[in-house]
Amino acid sequence: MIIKRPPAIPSSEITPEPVYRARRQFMQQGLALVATAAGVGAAPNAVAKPTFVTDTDVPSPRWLKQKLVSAAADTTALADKLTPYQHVTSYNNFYEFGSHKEDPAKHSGSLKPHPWKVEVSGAADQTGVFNLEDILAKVQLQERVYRLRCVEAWSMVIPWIGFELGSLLKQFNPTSRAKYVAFTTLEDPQQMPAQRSAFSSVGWPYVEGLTMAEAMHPLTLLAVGLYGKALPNQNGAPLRLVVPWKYGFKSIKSIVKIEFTERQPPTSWNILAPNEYGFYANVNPAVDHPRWSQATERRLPSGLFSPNIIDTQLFNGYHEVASLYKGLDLRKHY
Ligand SMILES: Nc1nc2c(c(=O)[nH]1)N[C@H]1C(S)=C(S)[C@@H](COP(=O)(O)O)O[C@H]1N2
Ligand SMILES: [Mo]
Repeated sequence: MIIKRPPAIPSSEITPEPVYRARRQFMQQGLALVATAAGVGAAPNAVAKPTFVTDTDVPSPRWLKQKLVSAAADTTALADKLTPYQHVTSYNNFYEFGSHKEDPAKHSGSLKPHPWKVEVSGAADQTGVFNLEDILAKVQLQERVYRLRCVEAWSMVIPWIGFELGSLLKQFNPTSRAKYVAFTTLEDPQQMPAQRSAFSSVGWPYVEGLTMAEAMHPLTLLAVGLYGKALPNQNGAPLRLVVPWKYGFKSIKSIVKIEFTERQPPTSWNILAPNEYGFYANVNPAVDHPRWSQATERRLPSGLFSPNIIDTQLFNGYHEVASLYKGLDLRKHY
C-alpha cells in the first residue's frame, strides 16, 4: 500500500500544547485518586496510555494500534517544550529517501513497514528471525520524552513510544563473547529510492552499533511510535533505535538485523568520514566537529527571526550515563 501524505499537516490536526498539558494533569490527578482509593501508592509506571497523542492517523495494523494505546505514560516532568508533531515528521534525516530534510516525508511512501521481520544473530543462546508482532508481544511499551541532538547542531524534543532495548536483548541470552550490538537498516532499492541512486554519500545498508553496556542502559530505547501513534515511515518505521545521549546518527532507523558481536562493528558515518564521526558519538559541547562548533544547538522549531539557539549539554543532559565512560578520553573517543 502506498501511503499518501499531505504536503503539510494542517495545524488543526495537531492537538495544541495546552491540551497535552491539561491531559497530563488529568492523568496525574487520576493516578492520585486511584492510589488513595487503594490505600497504597501506585507505581509510577502503572499509569496506562501515553500522554502526548497526535490526532493525525498513521496507517498501521490493528494489533499495533491496540498495543500503542497500552503504553505507560511518561511521568518524568521534562522542562523542555515538545517539538510539534509537524516538525518532527517533516524535518528528517533518512538518507535512504534522499539527503534533504524534506525528502524522507516526501519519498518514504514506498516503504512497507508491515509485516516486518528482525533477524537476531551472533553471540547469544537464542537467535533467529522474529516477526515484529511477536517481539512486541513480549515487551511493555512506554512513553519516553527525549531530546534528540543531531550532529548538525539542531535538536528536537520527541515523545517516543517504545521499550528498553535491554529488556529485549536479555531474552536472547547473550554469551560472554557479546561485547557489542550491531544494527542494520533495511536494504531494498524498491522501497528506498536513494539506494537506487549512484550519487549517494553513505553506503547501504546503513549500519550502527553500541557497546553492550550502552545497549543495556535503561535510557536506550527501541521505538515503535511517537506522539502516541505508530512511527511514520520518515521517522524509521516500524522499529528504530533511540539513544538520547548520542548524536542522532546513532539512532538507526527501520532495523532488520540485530547482531551480538565480539568486535566493535563498523558504523555508516564513521566509515564515510572517520575524523568527523566517531563510534561513540556522545553529545559533547567541548569537542567540536572539525567543520563547526558543537557548543550550541538550534532547538526546533527555529526560524530566521527566532533561531532558538541554546547551549548544548554534555551527554545531551543525560548525565547519568557518565559512569559508562569512566577512564575514557572523550576527546580521543569522540
Ligand atoms: N537508516 C538510517 N537511520 C538514520 C539516518 C539515516 O540516514 N538512515 N539518519 C540518522 C540521523 S543523522 C538522525 S539526526 C536521526 C533523525 O531521526 P528523525 O528523522 O526521526 O528525527 O536518524 C538517524 N538514523
Ligand atoms: Mo543527525
